[in-house]
Amino acid sequence: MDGEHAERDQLSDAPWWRSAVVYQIYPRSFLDTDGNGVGDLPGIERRLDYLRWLGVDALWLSPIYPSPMADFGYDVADYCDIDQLFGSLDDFDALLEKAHERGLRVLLDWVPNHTSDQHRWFQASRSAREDPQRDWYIWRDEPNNWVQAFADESAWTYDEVTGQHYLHLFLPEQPDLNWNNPDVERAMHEVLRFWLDRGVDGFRADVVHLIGKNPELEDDPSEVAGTSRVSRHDEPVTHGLLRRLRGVLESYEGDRMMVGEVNLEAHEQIVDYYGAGDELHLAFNFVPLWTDWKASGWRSVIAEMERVYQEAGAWPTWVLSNHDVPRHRTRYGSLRRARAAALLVLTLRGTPFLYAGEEWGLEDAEVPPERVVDPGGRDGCRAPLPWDATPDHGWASADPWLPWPPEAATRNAASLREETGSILHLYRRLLAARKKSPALSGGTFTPLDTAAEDVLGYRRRHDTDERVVLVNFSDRPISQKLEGGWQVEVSSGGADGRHGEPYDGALQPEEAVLLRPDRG
Ligand code: TEU
Repeated sequence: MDGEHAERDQLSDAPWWRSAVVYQIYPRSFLDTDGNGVGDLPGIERRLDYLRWLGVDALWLSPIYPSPMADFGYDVADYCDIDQLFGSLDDFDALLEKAHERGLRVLLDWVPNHTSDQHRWFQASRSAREDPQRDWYIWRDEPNNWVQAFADESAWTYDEVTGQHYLHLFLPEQPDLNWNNPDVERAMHEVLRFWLDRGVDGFRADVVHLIGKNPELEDDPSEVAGTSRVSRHDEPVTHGLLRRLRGVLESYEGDRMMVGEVNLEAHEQIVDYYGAGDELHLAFNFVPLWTDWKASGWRSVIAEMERVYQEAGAWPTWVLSNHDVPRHRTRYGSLRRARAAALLVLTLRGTPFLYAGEEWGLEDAEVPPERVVDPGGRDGCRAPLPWDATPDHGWASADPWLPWPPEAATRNAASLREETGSILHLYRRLLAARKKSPALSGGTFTPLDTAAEDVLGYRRRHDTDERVVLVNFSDRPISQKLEGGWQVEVSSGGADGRHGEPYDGALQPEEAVLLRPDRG
């Protein structure tokens, strides 16, 4: 078999999640149908046709399990049920069925590192030192010097009931599970099976790099003491746990998958969590997310990722926004940049993860002090999604749990859908272009030497299918000629006019273009 054939076969045999675009839904903020001010599962079901129209392939739902909501669902009180705020298991089954009917896969958020302190496992564990579930969590007489996320305070809380401290890398309401205990591992495998049996396509695994704990729980060295462990914790023991989780997924038909939140800072550390193709299928990488809107920064982060991921045989992921960080529209400071970023994130080599509302160019809400609810200060990016221009924006509640994002009267799904030049139509056009191009969905990546320092350029190729992407990061028009004849397939610029025109070498300020060979 010649080389080209091998490459084609690899692409057509590739599992769905390599070519998919995943859309993250934060259910509390998506759409409320019962008037309690919080989004719900029937709200998601009502918008499945919209999501199909948009052209995404899979949905990831942030946690929908029963929870006291100390961390808005990332404190799970029961892994095998639905919080009544969101609906019922019947609502979930209906949603899953209707999503599948429309060709949309569904990933659940699975929170393996910690439970809620209201979970019955923790209730039992804290009840007595002799309780059979005592060792399901991490109890010590003497705390070490670890610090929790969201506060510069100890990661240990003293529990009077039994006179010991328990570990929580996040809030005191989120005690860490002890994955060194095989009973915990077994119970968690059962949780995955519960949902896999119901038909889910996989999971997004919350801070999964934290689950393995060094049994010695050594103090952090002085140079990092006093800072949260989340982006440093990287224990070898976690890899064995991940291989066995992979085994659970692979015992099912249909390419069930797991994308892990591996919140580490070096690409080399992140790709480790793919193992030898026997650990996570995918891992988030937040390094690009924290890269400023500059050609030089993006050029080097992409080159580094290409090098490290190729070497490791790991498939990259791309994320610009999620429920934990200010939206990229807000970070980058303009709609024009958000539009160029959309073209970038949907044409790089790897699986993109979109965050609901980014396709409308939403900015973070301004949340006045009296309405702040999140202990981590992340309310702005979690603002409810405005679906139309009416005062309640399509929600069944006049007063949702967080304030609306800016300009909701015009920056909403219905209004943007009417404007063919809107960012919403740009996302839709990009998703369609990506779907029909093997070069974009799975082809090779080659950086282009561009004359202008402010222009990032690359070529994607698979067999005879070829695309070129140019991104002008500067706020000036730039001339960037290309060899051969090219046509503008999609431009991030506001006007529709350019689509289908020959590429003349002129880039508008902060314009990104997707080019295809001009065969005409
Ligand atoms: O986030 C983990 C995580 O690393 C975040 O705490 C991040 O560092 C912080 O939000 C930056 O502001 C995951 C979930 O995505 C997050 O919503 C949860 O609060 C957290 O785990 C605990 O489950």
